[in-house]
Amino acid sequence: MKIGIVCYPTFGGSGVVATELGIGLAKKGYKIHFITYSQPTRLDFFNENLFYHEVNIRSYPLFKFPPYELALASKMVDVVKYEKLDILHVHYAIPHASAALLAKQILKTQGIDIPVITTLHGTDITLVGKDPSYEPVVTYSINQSDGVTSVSEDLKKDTYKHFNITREIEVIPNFIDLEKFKKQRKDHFKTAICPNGEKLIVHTSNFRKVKRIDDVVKVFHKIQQIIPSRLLLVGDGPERDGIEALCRELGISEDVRFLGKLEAVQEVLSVADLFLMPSEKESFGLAALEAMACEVPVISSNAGGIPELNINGVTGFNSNIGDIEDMTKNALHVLSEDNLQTFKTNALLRAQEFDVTNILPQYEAFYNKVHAEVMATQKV
Ligand code: GMT
Repeated sequence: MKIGIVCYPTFGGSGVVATELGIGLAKKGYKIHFITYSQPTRLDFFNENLFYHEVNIRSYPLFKFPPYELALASKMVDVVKYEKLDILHVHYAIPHASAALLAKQILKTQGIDIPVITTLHGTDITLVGKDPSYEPVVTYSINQSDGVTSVSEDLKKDTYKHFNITREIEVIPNFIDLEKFKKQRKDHFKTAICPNGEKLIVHTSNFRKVKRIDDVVKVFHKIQQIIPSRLLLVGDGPERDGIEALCRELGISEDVRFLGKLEAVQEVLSVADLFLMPSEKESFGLAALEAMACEVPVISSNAGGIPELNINGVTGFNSNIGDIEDMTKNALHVLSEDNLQTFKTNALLRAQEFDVTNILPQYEAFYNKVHAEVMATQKV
């Protein structure tokens, strides 16, 4: 089967899932064609089954806003036609799903019926999508796609709640390649960061407001008053300056390090004792799954789909959004010498359920089902 994958190629979770899905399918012999505006971050090696098509956006003095969606739709038409794709799988509703549906309509006039699958990732529904400036297009795109998946039960529920959806949505959760994402021996790194045996706490995100990184810092500040510890913050984004200011205000700058957009995040997670994810919204929490794969327990909020991953009292704990006291109490419980190893073991066991080898077949089955349905309507 030849599959076109459309995604945001940058560091976001939806782009990571889309790229890893393509890589996993290519290893199984599928021909995967990525259609994006730049090379996806993790697609930096050669594989005979992986292809990359760049979307070129022609600007013109008249365009205040260059029409990316139209350039993307045109590129999809071209790739589907000349590479003879069987399916288009778009990740993140805006604007990928509507662009794919435009491409589908154009191709139909040329006698080609391309099945379009849309995967909803989170903020395309919970934040941006339900804004009145996009809602009609998102509703239309979900209802008109040939197949729709969401990354958690909670996101599926939210989609039905906020949009007038008249179709089935299949839940296929985020996944992880445990061959790639696993605890590595990095003792020298741990000794350098925590020379006196301090506990190491980690947070990774795109530093957006929705991640509530100020809660990360406040929880860390309280933990540190009881258990000597250090905090590593991986990622970058609009909240960074405010968070640095908060660290200075609390007098903890010496114990907090900002590592920026680190690619080898598993190296940091390999030496971590605890992962903090106090998000306001989180459809699944891929960053928490990455931590768990490296045997790191998670203290999180109970937002969105996080409780579907982080099992309360087993792999970590979930608290109400913004409940710093509860998160601190739970963190101290997990970090205690009596409990830490059990939580670490449980985190890995839970992550194994989301291994790529378990989740990829769900996508394959979904592709086959949707493809067969679309082909059957052609024969009628
Ligand atoms: O975490 C982000 O803000 C990035 C965002 C994205 O779309 O790239 O992540 C979303 O998709 C991930 C992959 O499906 C999920 O694991 C994240 O939970 C989700 N983020 C939010 O819902 C805030």
